[in-house]
Amino acid sequence: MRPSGQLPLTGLLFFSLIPSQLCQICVVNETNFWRLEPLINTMLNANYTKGTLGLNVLLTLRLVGIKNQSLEQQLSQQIKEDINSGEMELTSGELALGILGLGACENQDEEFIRGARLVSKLEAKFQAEIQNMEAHDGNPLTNYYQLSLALLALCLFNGSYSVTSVTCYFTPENKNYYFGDQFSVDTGAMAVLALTCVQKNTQKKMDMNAEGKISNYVESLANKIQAERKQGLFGNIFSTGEAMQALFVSSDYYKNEANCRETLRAVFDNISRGAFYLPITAAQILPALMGKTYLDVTNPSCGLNPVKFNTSTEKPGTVTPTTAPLNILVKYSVRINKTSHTEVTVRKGSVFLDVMKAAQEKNETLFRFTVEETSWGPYITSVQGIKANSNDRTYWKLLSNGQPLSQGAGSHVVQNGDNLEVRWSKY
Ligand code: CBY
Repeated sequence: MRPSGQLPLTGLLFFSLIPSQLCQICVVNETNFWRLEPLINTMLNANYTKGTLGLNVLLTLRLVGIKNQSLEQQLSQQIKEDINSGEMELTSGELALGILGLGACENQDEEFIRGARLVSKLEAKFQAEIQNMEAHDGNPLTNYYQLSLALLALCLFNGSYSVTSVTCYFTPENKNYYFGDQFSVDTGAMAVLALTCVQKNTQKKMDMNAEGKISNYVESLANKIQAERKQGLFGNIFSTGEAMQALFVSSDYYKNEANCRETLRAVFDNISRGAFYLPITAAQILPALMGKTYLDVTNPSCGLNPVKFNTSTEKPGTVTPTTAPLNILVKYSVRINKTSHTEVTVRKGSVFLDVMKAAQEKNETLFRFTVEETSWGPYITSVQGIKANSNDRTYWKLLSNGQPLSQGAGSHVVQNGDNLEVRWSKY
């Protein structure tokens, strides 16, 4: 049980911190800032080997006003180098995040955005997503989360986009908001932010018809997000930060103080359980907890009133187990049309990926796989040589005891006796 009266000032803060554009926000008050310190330390102490790993982090540092000049500089430098080198082609969402981070809260990187013509490059990528949908049964090159990020960045940084395309492709019934029959809260939330920006964009003339449509989409998506509420969270813990941002700009949900308390309590619980140990997870939830949304990046007040946190520069050390490492036995299977089973022994504390490696060592033909490093950790791209493909919405789904994982293969810790599966699926 949690002691009551933990958030005594939440109500007061509501009134002192409401930026004009927000419907209603739910912020962590100063007496509870210590609860956010693990999030900040995760972001500050991570090792960013590639610019793309730091995309969300740079945006959050600036938006929330966490002053750490050396990290800010390192991340902005890395992103610029990645963009300049042209070695790896950035996706639409990555470039959008790059623009949002580099351009957040008026700083000298704006010069780079102009010089490297990033906004026109993003326009081209947004167009390419739409063309891919036209050629491939409505399936974008990436996904609607990224398309929404792209629209958001174009809208905030005066890029051009066609309102007709927006009203055509962002209808809440579009299949791209769903994985299977599950509404993707992350995706819906990002679309609400983008569409809200489009709605407010005074530079863009819109007819009444388009305006009405877009406000209906926003309302309907906000309702779908709220329908995914479970014990104060929306979707799961990893989509909740962005869902909060979407609800701030589109609904009165947090007008009810009890709703705010419930969400914050669930988030605090997860922070103390170490759920946000990946820098991207910390970066995605923090803005909402500080009452910010991605729409604030171009606000004149963005990044003003920096917040003071007690940060530690200790690198998160590996925990040394107090008892001798034990082995555990798990079942593992690969399901395409038929299922191939095996059993492997791994160290206690192993993650899903370790099981896949152990199975591969036992039988290369049946269990070989490839991965791609992402900011969420390893993403399984192929098994038995069969590759996931956005054009036909295929992917390798990860399951444990019949339930889809809510974490990736590099994060999900397996338990003795688990029944683990990778299943060739459509989303
Ligand atoms: N980001 C993106 O492009 C990703 C967008 C996102 C909606 C994302 C979740 C949300 C976010 N906040 O970033 C997303 N996942 C998508 C779009 C997808 C699909 C990718 C298809 C495509 N062509 O781009 C797809 C294939 C449906 C998908 N996610 C699969 C998976 C599974 C990966 C399995 C594998 N092969 O490795 C998995 C593990 C679900 C499963 N049981 O199989 C999965 N996703 C998970 C768990 C997650 C969450 C990660 C949580 C965590 N702590 O690791 C997620 C946050 C995220 C990343 N996916 Co997807 C959703 C959640 O649980 N809230 C933009 C880019 C610039 O960074």
